[in-house]
Amino acid sequence: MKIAVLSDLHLGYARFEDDSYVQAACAVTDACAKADLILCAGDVFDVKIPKLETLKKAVDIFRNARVPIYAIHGNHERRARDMVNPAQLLSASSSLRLLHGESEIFEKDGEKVQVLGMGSVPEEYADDALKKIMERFRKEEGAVSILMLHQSIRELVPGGKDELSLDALEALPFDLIVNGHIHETVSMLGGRFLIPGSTVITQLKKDEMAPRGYFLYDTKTRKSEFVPIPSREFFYEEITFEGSGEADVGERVKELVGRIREKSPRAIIAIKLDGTLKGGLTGADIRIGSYADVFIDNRLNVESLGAKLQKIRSSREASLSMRDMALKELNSKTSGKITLFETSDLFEKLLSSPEDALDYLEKHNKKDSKQ
Ligand SMILES: [Mn+2]
Repeated sequence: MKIAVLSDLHLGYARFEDDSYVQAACAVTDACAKADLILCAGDVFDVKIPKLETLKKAVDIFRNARVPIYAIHGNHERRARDMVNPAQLLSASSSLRLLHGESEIFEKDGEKVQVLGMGSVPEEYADDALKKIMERFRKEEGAVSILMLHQSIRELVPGGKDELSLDALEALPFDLIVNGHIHETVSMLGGRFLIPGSTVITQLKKDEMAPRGYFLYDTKTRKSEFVPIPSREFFYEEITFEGSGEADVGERVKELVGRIREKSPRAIIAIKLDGTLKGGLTGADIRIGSYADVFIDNRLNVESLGAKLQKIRSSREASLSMRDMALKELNSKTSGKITLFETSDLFEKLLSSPEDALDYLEKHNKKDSKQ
């Protein structure tokens, strides 16, 4: 049996919205032609409440899929327990089957595959959530077993500590573990752990220069190949200057953009400008002509030691999202002090709408006074 593993379609991603639809459709269509089953490891949508236009695109992409699709929700779709997330909505209107804490068995030509899914949870709960799900999991005799996740992995993020560790995952009784969330393509543990990466460029990072695509896993050989999809090319370049003036910087950028565009007219280009400027000039003084889909990261004249330290510090903090940081703070302040309701549930509701939050509090208040 062939299983396609794809992830992080980010439908509706504002910066490259068309790419998000076109490239996701390409991946799903291609996977349908080559695989017997498709796994989609979260972040089908870019936001928790997508535009109707985006939902329509998603339904169009998945409704026509000719093979079953098992999916989980990602952190971009995660909402409180009793609220509807967009991946759930999609599963109600297409052949996509959403798994969260449960497993599904797919059988074809006498061969069985069992897929256990765990939708995204905040990183600090991932270990516990997975343990609970494993306690309930009943492994199907004779089936190829697959675990599908959407989490960070300790070994793959700078300064990681709360995240699931690769060692712990390796010890679990699965033939294959597939993960979303990380947008770069990764194959580890001798091909037993796969991250297909996003189908659309989102972070403008150097490691996104690799082709977009999905993994095609063969249950017979237990091996997989990466299948690239036609996608807009992405180039990440760095130019270092030494005592340069504004004209020189502008000229070098123009020349580089021209050179890339000559071989790839529609390319997305990220350019990091580093180094020093002529006396008195700061990075903010440099104006660069604007080009479509060219993104400039201007670090000129900022590389003092203090700035370097600051950069390291802020990149560590950025590895936890703002949302996760706020939730962590809330949990640490309220732990053991509030028992009437789940602070994390209330937090999700407050983010969603004040009405939902009031509603939630009211319900819990009633429950409490009845007891
Ligand atoms: Mn994602």
